Amino acid sequence: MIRQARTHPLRSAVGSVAAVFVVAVVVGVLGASPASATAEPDGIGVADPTTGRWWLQDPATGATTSFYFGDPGDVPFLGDWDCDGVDTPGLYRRSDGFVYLRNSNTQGVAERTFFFGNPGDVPIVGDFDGDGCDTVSIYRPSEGRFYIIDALGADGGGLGAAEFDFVFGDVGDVPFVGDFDGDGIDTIGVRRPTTGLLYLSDRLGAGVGRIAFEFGIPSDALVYGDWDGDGVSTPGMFRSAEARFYLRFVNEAGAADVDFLFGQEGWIPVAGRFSP
Ligand SMILES: [Ca+2]
Ligand SMILES: [Ca+2]
Ligand SMILES: [Ca+2]
Repeated sequence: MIRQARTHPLRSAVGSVAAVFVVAVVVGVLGASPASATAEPDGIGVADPTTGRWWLQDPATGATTSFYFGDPGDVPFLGDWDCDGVDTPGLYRRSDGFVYLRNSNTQGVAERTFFFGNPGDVPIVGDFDGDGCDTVSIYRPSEGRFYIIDALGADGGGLGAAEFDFVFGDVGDVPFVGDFDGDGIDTIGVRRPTTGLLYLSDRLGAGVGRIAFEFGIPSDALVYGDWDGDGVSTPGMFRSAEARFYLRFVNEAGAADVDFLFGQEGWIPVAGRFSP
């Protein structure tokens, strides 16, 4: 999810009650914009895994868009597959190992499908080469290994060979993606369920994380996004039992900067940029 520099329409609302509805989420990046630039903030959404219905919240207006995409049990995510600046749905179907992508936030069929990895692999989404297009890559939990892939598969074929792969974190960690330094390139991090710590890396390779800090509680579902439009991805947590999002605007331990009700218990959080 590449975020190009532009005026941040929500900044004036941050700190007010309205900001709660303006905050947007994702696993995103700022296209070639430094951290000091303003960018379109990310918005949050939820998908109901029992029905395949999605709800996306416009961070500027608080308006909700809803549509059905996918089947019960699919793993939902958002990304900019066609490089137009808007993040749209993708999903991974565990039953057949296929990825299904759609290029608009409306109801309809998948416009792109391809085969994905091995059973048990976890999809991760980002712009890992800064070209303005998101791609689907792989985290293999059994090895703690990331496989970074800068092209999408197509026509029901396989996902292409990985550009490179590396181990980061420990087996059992949960992966996430974001632009933690605002340089326009997405990199990876892991959340360690045993401690609740988030480890971030600003490079795509093995090594020690640049930052480790604690945010949320173990049962929270993590989503990363640029909530305040400063070009830097920071954490959000969806606390399913409360149907509440908690968003943090910096990569440091501390209380959420905003929190608000959205979705229902058991739904899966997603985040992305919904207007170019
Ligand atoms: Ca798009
Ligand atoms: Ca890319
Ligand atoms: Ca970066």
